[in-house]
Amino acid sequence: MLSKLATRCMRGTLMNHRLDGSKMGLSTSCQLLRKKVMFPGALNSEYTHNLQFVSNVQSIPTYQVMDTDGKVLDTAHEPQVSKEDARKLYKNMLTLNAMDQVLYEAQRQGRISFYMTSFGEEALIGSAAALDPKDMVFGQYREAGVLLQRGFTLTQFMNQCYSNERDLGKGRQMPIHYGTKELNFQTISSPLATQIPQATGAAYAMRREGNRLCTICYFGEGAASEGDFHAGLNMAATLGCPVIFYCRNNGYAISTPSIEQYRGDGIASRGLGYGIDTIRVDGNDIWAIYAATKAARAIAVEQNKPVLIEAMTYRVSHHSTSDDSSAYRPKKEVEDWSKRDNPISRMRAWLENKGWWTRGEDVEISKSAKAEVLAAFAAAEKLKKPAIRHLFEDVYDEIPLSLQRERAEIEELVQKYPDYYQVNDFAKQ
Ligand SMILES: Cc1ncc(C[n+]2csc(CCOP(=O)(O)OP(=O)(O)O)c2C)c(N)n1
Ligand SMILES: [Mg+2]
Repeated sequence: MLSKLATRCMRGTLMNHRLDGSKMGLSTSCQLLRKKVMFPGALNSEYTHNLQFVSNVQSIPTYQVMDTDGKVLDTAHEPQVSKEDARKLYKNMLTLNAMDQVLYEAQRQGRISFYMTSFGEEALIGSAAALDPKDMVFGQYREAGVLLQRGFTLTQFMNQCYSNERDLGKGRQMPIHYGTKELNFQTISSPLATQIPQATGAAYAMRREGNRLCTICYFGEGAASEGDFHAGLNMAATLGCPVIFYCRNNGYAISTPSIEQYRGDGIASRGLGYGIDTIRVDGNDIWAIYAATKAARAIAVEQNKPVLIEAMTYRVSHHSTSDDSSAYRPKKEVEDWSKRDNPISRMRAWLENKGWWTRGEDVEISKSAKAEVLAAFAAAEKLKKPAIRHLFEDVYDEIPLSLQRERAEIEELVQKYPDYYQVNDFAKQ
């Protein structure tokens, strides 16, 4: 009934929106409806006689559960988590930190070609804990913590970074471009933001299958400047896709500070523009991240809708091993952030407040995590590189003639000059 009325009113409005309802012979209820815009492209806006441009909207608040001393600010929001699970999260934060230290140094020594750390962003692990292990992850590259929480082993991390014969990607990607079918983590791709429309598409497929799963798509605030970001979010909103868009706003896109990346209210404000339920969270507060992701998952799966989370954090590390951030930001800024608000010490303080962690335990855990990383690292270094034939496989169902010719040429060259090509470094098959 109401929709019929609305259509009739809308027709009247479109025909002559300057006429008032009585002149057009519309009923009282219709006149009431006409206070709002009824154009097909904007159905909820009220008419105004003030000529004004909208610009001064309040900043979206930042959801926080605990303060920097690990104290829960509102006891109603006390994390509902077991001691075992909380300790596991914290141990993973320490392990990630230890792995980053070792692999960063390994790159500096020329033992691997490239690396990116998560220093300062370890609380991201909380988002992984809020998901179903079958939810599909689309990462950008600084999400090793998610993999760790899902059970990717240190050996698997090292094998990938070494591009050795046990690397799941068979040596065809740069270090840190992890991917694992078993853990539902799509392989990282270097071109920024490509994962965003892909995550939307995969979520659409999940919706059609009706399997009550969702995708989660991580990206940086820099990547959100790409066209793919806008295409991905709009498609997800209009098609009703169960996808959680998780923006890590860490203050920098290599050397470009966030403040130069956009003029709006961060990335969160864009979610509202696309009609997506949106929340901004303290990205150094693992419990805020955990609670927000859990709630986002419920919306995505139960209502078949996308959700946007903007997690505010700080990239303590250089962008990657190819970057020296002292060229564009003061060292003091980094030191201040590390001291003022560190997600690891915040979580430790929370655990200690609960009596679930004793002082000094983390020294031991960090030491054993480092030892484990080093052992996995030494083992990975000894393995051979993947067999050369993998260069030509897994892209085409049937290898095209041009590639077959190239493969034959390489095989011939390698046989002819085995020392030059260091064939003994490669696995045979
Ligand atoms: C399409 C594309 N443009 C540029 C680059 C080079 N690039 C790699 S990472 C990066 C910065 C991304 O910053 P952000 O999305 O904020 O992620 P963060 O590194 O801060 O985690 C740029 C410009 C790229 N990989 N792909
Ligand atoms: Mg960034």
